[in-house]
Amino acid sequence: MQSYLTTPIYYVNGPPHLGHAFTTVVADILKRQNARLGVATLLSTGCDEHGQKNAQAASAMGLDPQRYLDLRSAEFRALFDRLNVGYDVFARTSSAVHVPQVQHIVGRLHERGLLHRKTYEGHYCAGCEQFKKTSDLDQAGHCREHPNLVAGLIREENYFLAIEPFRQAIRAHIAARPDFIRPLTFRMELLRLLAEPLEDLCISRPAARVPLGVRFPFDPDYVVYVWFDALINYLTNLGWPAPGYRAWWAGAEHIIGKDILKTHGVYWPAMLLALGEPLPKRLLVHSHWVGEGGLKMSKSLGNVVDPNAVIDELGADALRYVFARHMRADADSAISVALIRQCYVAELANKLGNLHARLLSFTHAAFAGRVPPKGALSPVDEAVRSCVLAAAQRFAASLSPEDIPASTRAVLDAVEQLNRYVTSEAPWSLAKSRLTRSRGETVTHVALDGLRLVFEALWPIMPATAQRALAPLPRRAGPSEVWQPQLDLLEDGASLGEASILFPRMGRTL
Ligand code: ME8
Repeated sequence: MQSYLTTPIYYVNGPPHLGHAFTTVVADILKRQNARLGVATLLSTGCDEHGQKNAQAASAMGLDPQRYLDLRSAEFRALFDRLNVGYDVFARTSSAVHVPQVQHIVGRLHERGLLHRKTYEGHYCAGCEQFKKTSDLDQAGHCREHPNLVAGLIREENYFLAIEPFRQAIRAHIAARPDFIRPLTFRMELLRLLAEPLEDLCISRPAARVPLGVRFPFDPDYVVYVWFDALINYLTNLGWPAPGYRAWWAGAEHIIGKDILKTHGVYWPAMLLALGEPLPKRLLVHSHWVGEGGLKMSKSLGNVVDPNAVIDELGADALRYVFARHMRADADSAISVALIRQCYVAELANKLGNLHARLLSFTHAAFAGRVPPKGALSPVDEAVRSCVLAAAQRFAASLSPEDIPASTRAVLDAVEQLNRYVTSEAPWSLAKSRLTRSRGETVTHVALDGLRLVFEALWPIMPATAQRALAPLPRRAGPSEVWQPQLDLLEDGASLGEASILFPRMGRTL
C-alpha cells in the first residue's frame, strides 16, 4: 500500500507562521513513521499563490506579483527545510505544471456541461476568498475569521459548479466509512453540513477584479477561483491524469486544519465526483494553536509565535517535540514562547537530556565506556523494561495525528520511570563494590537499552536529536528490515561513543 500525505498549500500573503510549520511537521512525522515501517510515502506541501490577498500583499510591498510569489514561497520552503521536513513535492500554483492542469480540468467540466454562468450578489471576504452568507457576518459586516476586514457587497457575473447534485453521494461515502474523517467531532460537523441543501460553488472571478489567477481556457475575462485552483494541486502533484497517479491517489490522506474542513470535505469531493475521480482515502483534521488564554494569535495582541525565532533559540527538534507532545486534534491548544521554553527545560533538558547525559557519563566513568553485560533480571528491571517497550510499541504501526500526543507522552512517562529507576537503583554505588558490581552492570545495561529504545521510538518526532542520541550507543540491527520496537539490542562489551549535549541550556547557540 502506498501512502500519499498532503498538507494544505499555504497562502503567501505573509511570512510562514507557526500553524503552517505545525501541519507540515505532523505530515513529516507520519511520513518518517511510514518510512521505517516500509510504507512508500509521498509527502506534498507548498504554496497557494493566487487570489486577491496574495495580490494585495504583493502590491503593498511594491513588488511585481511573480517576484513576490518567488520570494515568499522561498521563505516557506526554507522554514520546512529548517524543520527537517522530507517533502517530496513542493507545490506552487503559479508553476508551469499546475496552471495548464487547472485549465484542463475547468475545460473538462465545461465540456461535460457541469458549469453554468449567472449573476451573483453577495458579501465577499478577501481573507477567506469566499462569498459569505449574511448569517456568517457580524453587524459591522466582518466575517468571524477576519474581523479586521469588511466583507463588501459584490454583484458580478461568474461561472458556477452545482454542488447539490453530489451532496447525497458525498454524505453516503462518509456515512459508510467511519474512518474517512478523523477525529469524530469533525466527521459529525461535516455530516451536519451535508444534511442541508448546498449552494452552487462560484468557481471564477472576473480577471479585472482579481488578476492573479489561472485564466479560464474558454473565457479570458475570468480567472479560476483560488480554492478551485488550489485543491487541484493534490492531483497535479501526482502527474494526473497519467496512469501512475492512481496507486498514490488510492492512499491519499489530506492533513488539514479545522478551518478548511468544508473546502476539503464538501467542495473537493464534489469536484472529484464531477471529474469522475475517486475520493481520497481520508481527511486527517486538527484543531488550532491559539495564544495563551485561548486568544487567536494576532500581531496586534502580540501573541504570535514565530517558528523561525523558536528554531533560532531552541532548535528545530524542540519545536517538533512541542508540536507532537502538546497538540490536541479535537480541541484548540494554547502555545506561547514561554510555554515552549518551559517545555524545553522541564521535559527535554531535565528529563530526556538528563537521562542521556547521566547514563553515558556514568558508564564511561564506571565501566570504561563499555556496555556492561546483563545478568539475571529482578522484578524492578522487568517493570521498567516493559514500561519502555509498551511506550515504544505505540510507534509500531502507522500513526495518525490523533495518536501523536498520547504516544509521545507515553515515551516521556517511560523516560521518567527510567530516571527514577536509575536514581533508586544507584548503579554508581553498586559498581564500587565487588559484591554488587554485577548488579550494577545489569542496571546500567537495562537503563542504556531503555534509553536506546526511547530514542528509536522518538525518531520520527525528533530525527536529528534521536540520531545524535543514538550515535554513541553500540546497537545490533533488529531481526527485520522493518523497524520494530525491541528490547536487548545493545552490544555487550562494545564501546560507547562520546555523548554530545542534546539540549543545551537556553541562551547558548545550538
Ligand atoms: O487555507 N493552528 O491557506 P492558509 C494550527 N491556501 N494550524 C494552523 C493554524 C493554527 N493557528 N493556522 C494555520 C489556506 N494553520 C489555503 C489552503 S489547500 C488546497 C489550500 C494551518 O495559509 C492549518 O493546516 O490559511 C490550516 O488549515 C492551514 O494552515 C491554513 O493555511
